[in-house]
Amino acid sequence: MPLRFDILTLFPEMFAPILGTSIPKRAANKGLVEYCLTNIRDLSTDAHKSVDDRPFGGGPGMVMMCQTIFDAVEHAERQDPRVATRIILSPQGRVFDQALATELAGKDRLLLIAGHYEGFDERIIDGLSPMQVSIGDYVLSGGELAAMVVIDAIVRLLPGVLGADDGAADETFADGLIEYPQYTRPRDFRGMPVPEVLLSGNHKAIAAWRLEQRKVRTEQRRPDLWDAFIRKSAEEK
Ligand code: 9D3
Repeated sequence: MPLRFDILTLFPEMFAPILGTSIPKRAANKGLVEYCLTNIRDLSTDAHKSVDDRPFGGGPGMVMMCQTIFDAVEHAERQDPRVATRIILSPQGRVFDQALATELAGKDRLLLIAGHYEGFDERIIDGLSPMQVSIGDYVLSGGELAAMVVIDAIVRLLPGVLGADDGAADETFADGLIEYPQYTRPRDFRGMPVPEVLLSGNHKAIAAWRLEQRKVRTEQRRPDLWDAFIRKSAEEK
Protein backbone atom coordinates (compact mmCIF):
# COMPACT_ATOMS: atom_id res chain seq x y z
CA MET A 1 0.00 0.00 0.00
CA PRO A 2 1.34 3.45 -0.85
CA LEU A 3 1.95 5.95 1.96
CA ARG A 4 -1.11 8.18 1.74
CA PHE A 5 -0.72 11.93 2.25
CA ASP A 6 -3.94 13.85 2.85
CA ILE A 7 -3.33 17.57 2.40
CA LEU A 8 -5.94 20.04 3.67
CA THR A 9 -5.40 23.51 2.27
CA LEU A 10 -7.10 26.65 0.94
CA PHE A 11 -4.68 26.59 -2.02
CA PRO A 12 -4.54 23.07 -3.49
CA GLU A 13 -3.23 24.52 -6.77
CA MET A 14 0.05 25.42 -5.02
CA PHE A 15 0.87 21.72 -4.58
CA ALA A 16 0.57 20.38 -8.12
CA PRO A 17 3.78 21.92 -9.51
CA ILE A 18 5.87 20.54 -6.63
CA LEU A 19 4.27 17.13 -6.12
CA GLY A 20 4.12 16.71 -9.91
CA THR A 21 7.87 17.21 -10.37
CA SER A 22 11.08 15.31 -9.65
CA ILE A 23 11.24 12.87 -6.73
CA PRO A 24 7.72 13.43 -5.33
CA LYS A 25 6.31 12.72 -8.80
CA ARG A 26 8.52 9.68 -9.34
CA ALA A 27 7.44 8.23 -5.98
CA ALA A 28 3.76 8.61 -6.91
CA ASN A 29 4.32 7.11 -10.37
CA LYS A 30 6.01 4.10 -8.75
CA GLY A 31 2.95 3.63 -6.50
CA LEU A 32 4.97 4.30 -3.34
CA VAL A 33 2.94 7.36 -2.25
CA GLU A 34 -0.34 9.04 -3.09
CA TYR A 35 -1.31 12.68 -2.55
CA CYS A 36 -4.97 13.43 -1.78
CA LEU A 37 -5.83 17.12 -1.73
CA THR A 38 -8.85 18.58 0.05
CA ASN A 39 -9.79 22.22 -0.45
CA ILE A 40 -10.86 23.38 3.01
CA ARG A 41 -13.18 25.94 1.42
CA ASP A 42 -15.21 23.12 -0.17
CA LEU A 43 -16.34 22.13 3.35
CA SER A 44 -17.61 25.60 4.22
CA THR A 45 -21.36 25.62 4.82
CA ASP A 46 -22.28 29.31 4.82
CA ALA A 47 -23.33 31.50 1.91
CA HIS A 48 -19.97 33.29 1.74
CA LYS A 49 -17.89 30.08 1.89
CA SER A 50 -16.16 31.41 5.02
CA VAL A 51 -13.14 29.62 6.43
CA ASP A 52 -12.01 32.25 8.94
CA ASP A 53 -13.39 34.88 11.26
CA ARG A 54 -12.29 37.75 13.52
CA PRO A 55 -10.62 36.81 16.81
CA PHE A 56 -12.68 36.96 20.00
CA GLY A 57 -11.11 39.61 22.27
CA GLY A 58 -9.93 41.62 19.29
CA GLY A 59 -6.53 41.87 17.67
CA PRO A 60 -5.13 41.84 14.16
CA GLY A 61 -5.79 39.28 11.46
CA MET A 62 -8.27 36.49 11.09
CA VAL A 63 -8.48 33.04 12.66
CA MET A 64 -9.15 29.78 10.80
CA MET A 65 -12.48 28.53 12.17
CA CYS A 66 -13.27 25.13 13.65
CA GLN A 67 -16.14 23.98 11.47
CA THR A 68 -14.42 23.81 8.10
CA ILE A 69 -11.23 22.25 9.50
CA PHE A 70 -13.05 19.59 11.55
CA ASP A 71 -15.30 18.76 8.58
CA ALA A 72 -12.35 18.63 6.19
CA VAL A 73 -10.44 16.27 8.50
CA GLU A 74 -13.49 14.01 8.88
CA HIS A 75 -14.13 14.13 5.11
CA ALA A 76 -10.54 13.12 4.30
CA GLU A 77 -10.31 10.47 7.01
CA ARG A 78 -13.51 8.76 5.80
CA GLN A 79 -11.87 8.11 2.42
CA ASP A 80 -9.54 5.42 3.81
CA PRO A 81 -9.81 3.05 6.78
CA ARG A 82 -6.24 3.60 7.98
CA VAL A 83 -5.73 5.86 11.00
CA ALA A 84 -3.99 9.05 9.87
CA THR A 85 -1.21 10.71 11.84
CA ARG A 86 -2.49 14.29 11.97
CA ILE A 87 -0.02 17.12 11.48
CA ILE A 88 -0.80 20.83 11.55
CA LEU A 89 1.76 23.22 10.09
CA SER A 90 2.24 26.04 12.58
CA PRO A 91 4.96 28.52 13.56
CA GLN A 92 4.35 27.34 17.14
CA GLY A 93 5.18 23.71 16.33
CA ARG A 94 8.14 21.40 16.94
CA VAL A 95 10.89 22.32 14.49
CA PHE A 96 11.06 19.77 11.68
CA ASP A 97 14.38 17.97 11.29
CA GLN A 98 15.81 14.80 9.75
CA ALA A 99 14.93 12.73 12.84
CA LEU A 100 11.27 13.75 12.55
CA ALA A 101 11.35 13.07 8.79
CA THR A 102 12.61 9.54 9.52
CA GLU A 103 9.95 9.01 12.17
CA LEU A 104 7.13 10.14 9.86
CA ALA A 105 8.49 8.08 6.93
CA GLY A 106 7.57 5.02 9.02
CA LYS A 107 3.84 5.89 9.09
CA ASP A 108 1.33 4.56 6.54
CA ARG A 109 -0.95 7.61 6.45
CA LEU A 110 -0.19 11.29 7.12
CA LEU A 111 -2.77 14.08 7.15
CA LEU A 112 -1.35 17.59 6.88
CA ILE A 113 -3.32 20.74 7.64
CA ALA A 114 -1.98 23.99 6.16
CA GLY A 115 -3.45 27.35 7.12
CA HIS A 116 -2.89 30.63 5.33
CA TYR A 117 -2.12 34.17 6.59
CA GLU A 118 -3.42 33.48 10.07
CA GLY A 119 -3.66 31.28 13.09
CA PHE A 120 -6.02 28.46 14.01
CA ASP A 121 -8.84 28.50 16.57
CA GLU A 122 -7.17 26.76 19.54
CA ARG A 123 -10.01 24.22 19.68
CA ILE A 124 -8.68 22.78 16.39
CA ILE A 125 -5.49 21.88 18.29
CA ASP A 126 -7.35 20.71 21.40
CA GLY A 127 -10.03 18.74 19.55
CA LEU A 128 -8.01 17.11 16.76
CA SER A 129 -4.75 16.66 18.74
CA PRO A 130 -2.50 17.02 15.71
CA MET A 131 1.27 17.04 15.94
CA GLN A 132 2.22 20.72 15.49
CA VAL A 133 5.17 21.18 13.13
CA SER A 134 7.17 24.28 12.13
CA ILE A 135 9.92 24.27 9.50
CA GLY A 136 12.01 26.96 11.19
CA ASP A 137 12.14 30.36 12.80
CA TYR A 138 11.03 32.66 9.97
CA VAL A 139 7.59 33.89 8.95
CA LEU A 140 5.89 32.35 5.91
CA SER A 141 2.62 33.47 4.34
CA GLY A 142 1.04 30.14 5.13
CA GLY A 143 1.59 26.49 5.90
CA GLU A 144 1.54 25.28 2.29
CA LEU A 145 5.25 25.60 1.54
CA ALA A 146 6.00 24.09 4.95
CA ALA A 147 3.77 21.11 4.11
CA MET A 148 5.62 20.61 0.82
CA VAL A 149 9.00 20.75 2.59
CA VAL A 150 7.82 18.08 5.04
CA ILE A 151 6.40 15.87 2.26
CA ASP A 152 9.57 16.14 0.14
CA ALA A 153 11.85 15.25 3.06
CA ILE A 154 9.71 12.20 3.92
CA VAL A 155 9.14 10.89 0.40
CA ARG A 156 12.82 10.67 -0.47
CA LEU A 157 13.41 8.43 2.57
CA LEU A 158 10.90 5.77 1.46
CA PRO A 159 12.41 2.49 0.25
CA GLY A 160 12.51 2.36 -3.55
CA VAL A 161 12.09 6.09 -4.17
CA LEU A 162 15.75 6.96 -4.75
CA GLY A 163 18.06 4.99 -6.99
CA ALA A 164 20.60 2.76 -5.25
CA ASP A 165 23.50 5.19 -5.67
CA ASP A 166 21.59 8.31 -4.63
CA GLY A 167 22.70 7.11 -1.18
CA ALA A 168 20.37 8.86 1.26
CA ALA A 169 22.32 7.28 4.12
CA ASP A 170 25.67 9.06 3.94
CA GLU A 171 24.41 12.57 3.34
CA THR A 172 24.53 15.59 5.60
CA PHE A 173 22.72 15.10 8.93
CA ALA A 174 22.76 11.31 8.74
CA ASP A 175 26.03 11.34 10.72
CA GLY A 176 25.92 14.95 11.92
CA LEU A 177 28.49 16.52 9.59
CA ILE A 178 27.85 18.70 6.55
CA GLU A 179 29.07 17.67 3.10
CA TYR A 180 32.56 17.84 1.63
CA PRO A 181 33.11 20.13 -1.39
CA GLN A 182 32.64 18.53 -4.81
CA TYR A 183 34.15 19.22 -8.23
CA THR A 184 33.68 18.03 -11.78
CA ARG A 185 35.28 18.90 -15.12
CA PRO A 186 37.15 20.98 -16.07
CA ARG A 187 40.26 20.58 -13.86
CA ASP A 188 40.80 24.33 -14.08
CA PHE A 189 37.95 26.79 -14.43
CA ARG A 190 38.94 30.45 -14.89
CA GLY A 191 42.10 29.95 -12.84
CA MET A 192 40.34 28.01 -10.08
CA PRO A 193 41.89 24.53 -9.91
CA VAL A 194 40.38 21.35 -8.52
CA PRO A 195 42.20 20.29 -5.30
CA GLU A 196 45.18 18.14 -6.30
CA VAL A 197 44.30 15.24 -3.98
CA LEU A 198 41.08 14.54 -5.90
CA LEU A 199 43.08 13.93 -9.07
CA SER A 200 45.63 11.69 -7.32
CA GLY A 201 43.76 8.39 -7.60
CA ASN A 202 44.72 7.77 -3.94
CA HIS A 203 41.38 6.70 -2.50
CA LYS A 204 42.54 6.62 1.13
CA ALA A 205 43.96 10.13 0.83
CA ILE A 206 40.75 11.33 -0.85
CA ALA A 207 38.56 9.86 1.90
CA ALA A 208 40.77 11.44 4.60
CA TRP A 209 40.69 14.84 2.87
CA ARG A 210 36.93 14.73 2.48
CA LEU A 211 36.38 13.82 6.15
CA GLU A 212 38.68 16.66 7.23
CA GLN A 213 36.80 19.10 4.97
CA ARG A 214 33.50 18.01 6.48
CA LYS A 215 34.82 18.56 10.01
CA VAL A 216 36.35 21.98 9.30
CA ARG A 217 33.22 23.17 7.51
CA THR A 218 30.88 21.91 10.22
CA GLU A 219 32.97 23.60 12.94
CA GLN A 220 33.06 26.90 11.00
CA ARG A 221 29.50 27.01 9.67
CA ARG A 222 27.36 24.95 12.01
CA PRO A 223 28.63 25.21 15.59
CA ASP A 224 25.35 23.61 16.73
CA LEU A 225 26.01 20.45 14.68
CA TRP A 226 29.70 20.48 15.63
CA ASP A 227 28.92 20.55 19.39
CA ALA A 228 26.56 17.60 18.96
CA PHE A 229 29.15 15.69 16.87
CA ILE A 230 31.90 16.24 19.46
CA ARG A 231 29.62 15.16 22.30
CA LYS A 232 28.55 12.03 20.38
CA SER A 233 32.18 11.14 19.53
CA ALA A 234 33.16 11.52 23.21
CA GLU A 235 30.31 9.25 24.36
CA GLU A 236 31.31 6.50 21.95
CA LYS A 237 34.77 6.30 23.55
C1 9D3 B 1 1.40 37.43 14.51
C2 9D3 B 1 2.01 36.14 14.83
N1 9D3 B 1 2.37 35.32 13.67
C3 9D3 B 1 3.00 34.07 14.19
C4 9D3 B 1 4.47 34.11 14.06
C5 9D3 B 1 1.18 35.01 12.87
C6 9D3 B 1 1.40 34.07 11.76
C7 9D3 B 1 2.38 34.29 10.83
C8 9D3 B 1 2.54 33.43 9.75
C9 9D3 B 1 0.58 32.97 11.63
C10 9D3 B 1 0.74 32.11 10.56
C11 9D3 B 1 1.71 32.36 9.63
C12 9D3 B 1 1.86 31.46 8.48
N2 9D3 B 1 2.92 30.46 8.71
C13 9D3 B 1 2.64 29.17 8.79
O1 9D3 B 1 1.49 28.79 8.67
C14 9D3 B 1 3.71 28.23 9.06
C15 9D3 B 1 5.12 28.43 9.26
C16 9D3 B 1 5.93 29.60 9.28
O2 9D3 B 1 5.50 30.75 9.10
N3 9D3 B 1 7.27 29.43 9.52
C17 9D3 B 1 7.83 28.22 9.73
N4 9D3 B 1 7.12 27.11 9.73
C18 9D3 B 1 5.77 27.22 9.50
S1 9D3 B 1 4.70 25.94 9.48
C19 9D3 B 1 3.40 26.91 9.14
